[in-house]
Amino acid sequence: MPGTTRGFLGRSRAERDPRLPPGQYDARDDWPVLHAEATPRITTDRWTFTVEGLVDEPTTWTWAQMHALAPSRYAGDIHCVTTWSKLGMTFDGVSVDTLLAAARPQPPATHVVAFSHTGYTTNLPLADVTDGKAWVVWDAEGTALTAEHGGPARLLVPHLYFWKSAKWVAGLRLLDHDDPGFWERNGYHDRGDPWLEQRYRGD
Ligand SMILES: Nc1nc2c(c(=O)[nH]1)N[C@H]1C(S)=C(S)[C@@H](COP(=O)(O)O)O[C@H]1N2
Ligand SMILES: [Mo]
Repeated sequence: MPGTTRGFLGRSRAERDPRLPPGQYDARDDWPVLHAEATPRITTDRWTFTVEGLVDEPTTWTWAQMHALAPSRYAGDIHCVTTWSKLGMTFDGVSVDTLLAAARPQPPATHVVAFSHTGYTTNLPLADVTDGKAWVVWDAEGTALTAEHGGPARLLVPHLYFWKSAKWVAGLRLLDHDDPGFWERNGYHDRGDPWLEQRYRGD
């Protein structure tokens, strides 16, 4: 039916999902696995998360202590610098705000470095992990994060490219200066806003 064909073509031209930042595509059912190091097998009885550096109360939580904190969910999209996005994901864990409220950042703190149990690091302005913008998460789509996706727990900073979401996260260090992490030292953008296409240094 010619009418149907015209309608279909007309729709597909207009149909780019407005949730997709420039240069991104919807990976739909695929969730690629990307990381630089070998996948570590970290059991929850050995997992800890620490907030340290320029804070009044350096604090370490065990798995059980972290699960006793107020739960927080992110429902929304994630965007990888290699151009895939996933729309309408849900992640469960705790808000970084809850962790910082306990550790109490000191006024000179302007940046954080997230560090992983593997040695991976990534840097962020403090403002990018506060006010409901970042989580430590252990469930994705209602089930436990697999080791490949950062389980038992990863950082989630969904408004920035996904390399900021450190897998196997071990903690946050608060600093009074910016300290580029692993990918940032290897040519990625310092901040990584997908809506500004801040993919590589100089973008
Ligand atoms: N520890 C660690 N975390 C990491 C990385 C890494 O190399 N090591 N890569 C980052 C990058 S570049 C991306 S795109 C995402 C990939 O997460 P996924 O494998 O769950 O899709 O993890 C991020 N977190
Ligand atoms: Mo990435």
